[in-house]
Amino acid sequence: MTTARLIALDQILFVLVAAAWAATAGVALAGVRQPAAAGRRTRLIAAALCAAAIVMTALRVAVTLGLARAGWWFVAEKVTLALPLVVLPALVSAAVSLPRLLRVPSSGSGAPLPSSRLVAFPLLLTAYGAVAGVVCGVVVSYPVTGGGAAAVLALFAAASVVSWRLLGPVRAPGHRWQAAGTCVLALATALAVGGGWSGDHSHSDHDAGTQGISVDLLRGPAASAAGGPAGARSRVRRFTLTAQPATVRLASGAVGAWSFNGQVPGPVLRVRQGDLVEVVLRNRLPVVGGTAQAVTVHWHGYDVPSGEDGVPGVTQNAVAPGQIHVYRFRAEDAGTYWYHSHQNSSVAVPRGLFGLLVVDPAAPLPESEDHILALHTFGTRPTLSVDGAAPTDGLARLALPPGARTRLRVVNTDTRPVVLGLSGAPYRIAAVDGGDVPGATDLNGSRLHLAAGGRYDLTFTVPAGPVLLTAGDRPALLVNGPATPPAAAGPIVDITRYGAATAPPARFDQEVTWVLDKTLAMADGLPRLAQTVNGKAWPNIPTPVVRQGQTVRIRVVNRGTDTHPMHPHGHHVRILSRNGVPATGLPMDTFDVAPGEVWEVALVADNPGMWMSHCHDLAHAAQGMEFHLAYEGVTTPYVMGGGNHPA
Ligand SMILES: [Cu+2]
Repeated sequence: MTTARLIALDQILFVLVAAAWAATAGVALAGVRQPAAAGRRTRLIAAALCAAAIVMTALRVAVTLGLARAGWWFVAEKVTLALPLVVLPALVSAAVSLPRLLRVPSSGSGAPLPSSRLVAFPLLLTAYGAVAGVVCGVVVSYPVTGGGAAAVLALFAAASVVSWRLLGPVRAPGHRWQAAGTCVLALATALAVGGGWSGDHSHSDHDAGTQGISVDLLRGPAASAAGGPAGARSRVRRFTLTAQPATVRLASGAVGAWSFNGQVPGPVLRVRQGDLVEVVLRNRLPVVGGTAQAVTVHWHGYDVPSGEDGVPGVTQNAVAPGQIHVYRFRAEDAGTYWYHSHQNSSVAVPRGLFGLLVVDPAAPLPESEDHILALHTFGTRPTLSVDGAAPTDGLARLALPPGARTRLRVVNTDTRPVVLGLSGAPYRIAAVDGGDVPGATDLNGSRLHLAAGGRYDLTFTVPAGPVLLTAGDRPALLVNGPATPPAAAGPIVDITRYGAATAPPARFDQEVTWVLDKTLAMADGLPRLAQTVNGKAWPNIPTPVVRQGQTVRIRVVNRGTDTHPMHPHGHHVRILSRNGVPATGLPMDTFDVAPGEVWEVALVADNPGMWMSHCHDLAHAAQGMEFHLAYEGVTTPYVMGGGNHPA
């Protein structure tokens, strides 16, 4: 069974185990309070429930053992906390309670009723332990923190002490008050300890060194620097992006959108390697309900200087309506990229504040046909835009000359992954996330998994017949119809194993582990169910601090049930392995870590700055899964909050 299935099974089982032990304890309690003969049936039912609960508990232990094979990150809190709390009392229940429930006094024998304490207390203890396990699953992640564990243990201990007293034969006056007092005390302890654990000391990510260089100084070259390192080829390319409302007209109806320059996607910025790109961002979005819709532009996958990265509160202030901001960077890296607002991005990007960026290599590509496709979902309507034209939720079409070498640059601007299929011609993945794939091989009918924010350049020679591109279940683009070839239905290519293998870095200067989960954590000053990294949500996730020139091995473990497209800004990471299987080493800027997966990637710290790292399921980022990656000595004058909301 896969790790993802074991994670899902475990989540179902720990609720079932808790329910089974709670039912057993409840029925047993009723059984021992009834007269010997009359309660016989109830006690036998309790015994049957107890047997079922024991079997389910054993199953949970087996599932945990299975999960442990995927790594300690998946089971740490189960092995150290949740399972001992249920397994140990379950053993006592099996040894003490179960035989007494089955010992049925013959009628009229005058045999005494089993002691309610002896029968019910172990069962109640087990039920509390099982419920504590459920609580543990919600409040404790990896790593297990003393505070989280103490909170769970305090609640368990309080319930146990109260039950022991209530089940006792002596009912002194004030007995119930004592019990209630114990409960309140334990609850207060749990809250105090838990508060200390989750309150986190909202450390300022912003000072990665008391003195240093401000991110504001890490900007692109001034416009006068055209003709710089790239020599004679260099020129300045100037663009203006104006954020403004727009209407997207689809076959299924019109959609109100936010746009750059009145079009969604925004204009395709197509430049040549070596160009100096200057983009003036203007904001003409309306003020809605007293709220100014501020914007920025982040260059997704393009590793610009940190001060040009477009993250409000980190590299600039969000641009309010009526304001402008100028971005400048030299287009050194050829490839397929995109840009989008990073202000309230979980709202702004789905609404249309994005566009495409292509950097053509200095030497011409072999393909004579070169088209860029943006996959974007408006509400529930998936669409495709070809070469920046208005998107369609129907079938887009392209007419291409047979025999032409063709490049389709596919950009997933959605917050969810998409499965692509290309049928009608053998094809190659010529580039991933902007970078060329060495040793790309022909694929025939295979499908591709494209992460949210990710890009594939697909190349093929136009055949005599039609070619079909599918996105999910949907035919998205037909080349040279009208006949439609059957959709690709082959296996999904393991992108981490595609292309020619390159040697991994010889050594690592630093190791970082990001364990992704969904647990109760402090976010925006309140405890909430958050998308967490190492048990914490933004802004409490510790900032990895690197030094320029270091090579960092990052291990990303997904122990939750959601897929997380992880996106470190300013860097492409090289994929080293997935689930322990060595990868070919492709550089990527957005990699999809599915539930139960463990990815190892290498990041070379070659772009000093204060960077954002986050899940590109932008709703997950808004729910806490974002943090900084800082270079030693780099500071920022900008602050989060106020008008700055990156997620
Ligand atoms: Cu995510």
